[in-house]
Amino acid sequence: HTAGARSFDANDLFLYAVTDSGMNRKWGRCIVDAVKASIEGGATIVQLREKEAVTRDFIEAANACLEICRSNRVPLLINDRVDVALACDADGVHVGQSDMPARVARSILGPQKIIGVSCKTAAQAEQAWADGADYIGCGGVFPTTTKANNLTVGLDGLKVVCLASKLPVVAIGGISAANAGSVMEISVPRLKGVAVVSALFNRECIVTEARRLKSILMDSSSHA
Ligand code: TZP
Ligand code: MG
Repeated sequence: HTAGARSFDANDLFLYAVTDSGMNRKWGRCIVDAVKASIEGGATIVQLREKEAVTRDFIEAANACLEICRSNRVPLLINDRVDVALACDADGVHVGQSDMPARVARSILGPQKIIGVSCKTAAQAEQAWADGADYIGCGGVFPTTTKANNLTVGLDGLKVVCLASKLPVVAIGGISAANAGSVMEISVPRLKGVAVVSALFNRECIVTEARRLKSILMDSSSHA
């Protein structure tokens, strides 16, 4: 790509797959096969969220997943760890409100990497924009057991954040085939897609679930 240009395309947020090592262990899958399956089913971006992995294993997993993602032209983001993203030349990072501030991550990663920030409020969305982030993740929209102690914002909170945000938004938290339609149907311009963990990775067939979600998203956003 052209020097200085961001490689980020907001449409990549459409079906955002976030990995979970515990779920892969439960189903006896390696991270690479799980990521491969999510992409085969239609995931448009992948985030490696390895909360338990030691740094060396995290880097190894990221390198292996990057190979799959690159060959499918799907961006790979790293959760929390700017150092891991740099070490692997991943496409970017996703940071929460307690992680490295987005403005610091931007200064370290430079203009071309993708930076996402978790936001629950309009003020946080404004800050993410001011810090030079590319997108925000808003949630938890619905209750979930995937992330502990996570307050939910509901569809109303999601709408407030989307309306306030100058950046594209992906909804996260408790989203599955059962409610993805209701999320997209709030029909606010900044909302670009849904991010899911358990709806893909805590299922027997990741490919099938990704396809199912994709078709629900396509149906609900076509008449948005
Ligand atoms: N951030 C807010 S909710 C959440 C994260 C990482 C977990 C989402 O997991 P699931 O299984 O899609 O509800
Ligand atoms: Mg984090």
